[in-house]
Amino acid sequence: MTDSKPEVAVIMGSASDWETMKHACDMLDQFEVPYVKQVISAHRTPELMAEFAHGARVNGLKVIIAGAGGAAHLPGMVAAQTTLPVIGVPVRSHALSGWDSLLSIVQMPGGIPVATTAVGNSGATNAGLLAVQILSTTDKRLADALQEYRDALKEKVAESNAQLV
Ligand code: RP5
Repeated sequence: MTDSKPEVAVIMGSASDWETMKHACDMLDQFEVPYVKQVISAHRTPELMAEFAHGARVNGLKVIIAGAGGAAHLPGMVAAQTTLPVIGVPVRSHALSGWDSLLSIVQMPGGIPVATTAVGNSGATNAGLLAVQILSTTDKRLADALQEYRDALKEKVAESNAQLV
């Protein structure tokens, strides 16, 4: 996390989501995007959730990443109270392996979008990347860094092919 004003918020319903959501923060760290991270529960701290969502844009945030598991209403409820882009990360649940989280987050009624990622760590990684990509539309440093990232992925494929001997 840098000292600059945060442009992204990574919020999660419980500290138990951190093992997953830290992968989003890892990507933001990698691209040197300033962010804040916070536990905000839709059902345990509904007032805090509303205060956060209503103040998000005026506080300078540009993208919100929200992770939750089970009856995962945090991303949708935050999206309902801000016009900033919200990326929802379904956290893998014990009872239903994240199917509950995925369906709770992805199936938003028309009008209030939540950009939903895959379940679990790869979803959190992609949430961080997607936030960087959104910011890159007005930030050439990030656009160049994303191209470098993609080039490195391509290079890795070439290297892995060379190992097929
Ligand atoms: C959701 O309930 C959280 O997002 C978490 O994924 C799940 C379980 O929470 P804990 O019981 O671990 O606090 O609100």
